[in-house]
Amino acid sequence: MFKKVLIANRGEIAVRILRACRELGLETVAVFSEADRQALHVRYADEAYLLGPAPSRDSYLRGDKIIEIAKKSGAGAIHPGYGFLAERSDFAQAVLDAGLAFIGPKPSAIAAMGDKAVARATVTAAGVPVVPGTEGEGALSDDELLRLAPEIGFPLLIKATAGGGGKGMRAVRNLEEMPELLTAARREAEAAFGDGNVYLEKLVEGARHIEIQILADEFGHVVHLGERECSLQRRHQKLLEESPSPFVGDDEELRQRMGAVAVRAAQAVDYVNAGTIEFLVDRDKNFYFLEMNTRLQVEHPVTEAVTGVDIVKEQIRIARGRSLNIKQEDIRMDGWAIECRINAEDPYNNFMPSTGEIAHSLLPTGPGVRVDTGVYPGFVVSPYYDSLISKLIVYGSTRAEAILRMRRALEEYRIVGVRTNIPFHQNIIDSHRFMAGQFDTQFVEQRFSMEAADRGRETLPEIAALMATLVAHQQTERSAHIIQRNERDTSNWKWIGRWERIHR
Ligand code: MV4
Repeated sequence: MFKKVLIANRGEIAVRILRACRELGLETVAVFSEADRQALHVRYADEAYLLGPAPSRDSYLRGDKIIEIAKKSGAGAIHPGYGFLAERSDFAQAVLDAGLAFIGPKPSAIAAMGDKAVARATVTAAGVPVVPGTEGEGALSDDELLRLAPEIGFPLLIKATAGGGGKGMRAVRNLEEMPELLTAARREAEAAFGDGNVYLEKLVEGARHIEIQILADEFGHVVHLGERECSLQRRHQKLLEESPSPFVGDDEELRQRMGAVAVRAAQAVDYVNAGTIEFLVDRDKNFYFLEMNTRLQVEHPVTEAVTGVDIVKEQIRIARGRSLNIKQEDIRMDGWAIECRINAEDPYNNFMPSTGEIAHSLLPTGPGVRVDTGVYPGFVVSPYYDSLISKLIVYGSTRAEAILRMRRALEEYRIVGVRTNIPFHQNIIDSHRFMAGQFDTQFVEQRFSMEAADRGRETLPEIAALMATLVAHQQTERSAHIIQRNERDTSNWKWIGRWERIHR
C-alpha cells in the first residue's frame, strides 16, 4: 500500500491535493517547471523535482519523466489533478505498468469517455438519455453526415469525437451551409486533437449546464453527491459555479433522477474513483448526457461544502482499495455554496491574460469562506499556464446568505500586481438575472456587459487611497488589518430588499 504520493500538477489544485495527503499522513512529492521554482506546491511538498523548461510539453506533460521521478523518489501513487495528463488513458496505463497506483479511473474508462461518440453509444445502451443525433461509434464520412442531418433536424451541432470543451464545435442552421462547416469543424478538431472525426447532435437552445459528481469504489459501489450549476461561463471557460443548482432548486425528484442516471452512466464504463457527468437541461427540465469528465474538477469544492465530503481524500481512499464509507442515503445537500474562479485577466480588455509579480494580496477569510490558491505575494504569474490563480468558495445556509457572503468576500479580496476578474464577479453577483437564478450558458456572452454593469456604480477615488495605505502598511511589515468596505452603489440593505422583491 502506498505511503507516498506524487502530484503531477501545479497551482491551486496541486496544493489542494497536497493538503489531502497531509491530512491522511501520506508523504508527498511535487514536480515543477522552471517557471514554478518558487511555486507554493513546491514549498508545500516534502520533496520536489524539476521537470524541465516552462512550456507544458517540456514539463507537466512529460509523463515519462514524471513516472521516472515517482520511481526514484519511492512514491507509490500518482495524482494527476485536472488538465495536463489527467485524462490521458495512455499515461494512466503507463503509471499502472510501472507498478504504481493511479489516483483516478481505469485507463479503459478514460478512453471510453474520451471518445465522445463511443461515450454516447455506451451510455445510450445503459439507458441514459442523450440528445438525438448520430448513433454508433465508427467514423462517419461527410456524405453520411449530410444524409443523416435532415433526419436529425436543424438546427444541429457538429461536434468533435475527440472533443469536449467546445473545440471543433459548429452550429448548423441548414443543409446548404453544412459542407463548409463540416470542413471547418474537422480542420479545427484535427489541429486540436490530431483527430478530425465528428458526429452530429440536435442543438438544444437556452439550456443550462448542470453536472453530477459521482464517487465509485473498486467493489462496484457508486454514489452521487448531487449537482453543480455551471452555466455561467464564457467561451467554454466556467467562471462561477454553485451547488445546489438554482434550477434544480428543491425539485428533489429531478435531482434524484439525474443522480440515478449519472450513476448508471458511470457503471456503464465500470467507473472507479471520482468523476462528473455533464448534462444539458432544457427549459422543460428534460436532461441529456453531454459527456463525462474522468477527473477531479476545478469546481469540486462547492460539492464538498454542501455535502461535507472531502472528495480528494475519498479519491485517495478509493485508490488504496478501500470501500466507500458513505451510502447514498447518508448523503445530504445542506445549505448553499458558490465558487468564483479568480483569474489573472482583465475583464475590461476582453479577458486578456495578465501576468507579472503578485506584489501584494489580502485574502478574504471569516465565516463560510474558503480560498484555494497557488499564488502568494512575490510569486510571478507567468504566461505559460492557465490564468486561474485562486478559487474563492463561500458557504451559506441559504442562497441569499451565500451571495451576500460572496459579495463581502469579493470586497475584502485585494490582489496587487496583476489584473483579475474580481470586478466581473462583483457585477455578475449584483445582476438581477444572477440573483433570480435566471441564466443559461449564453448569459455572459450574449446578455452581459461589464460596461453596462459598471454604469450606475460610483467611481471610487477612495480605492486608490486605500490601496496606497495598504501597500505602505505591508511594506513596513506591520500587521495590516485594514479591510475597508468599498463604497458600492448598492448597500446590502438595499440589496436584500431587491432580493426579497424578486423572491416574493
Ligand atoms: C451542446 C449544446 C447544445 N446542444 N449540445 C459545449 C461544450 C461541450 N461540452 C458541449 N457543449 C454544448 N453542447 C447540444 N446538443 C450547447 C453546448 C454549449 C455549452 C454547454 C455547456 C456549457 C456551456 C456551453 C456553452 C455553449 C454551448
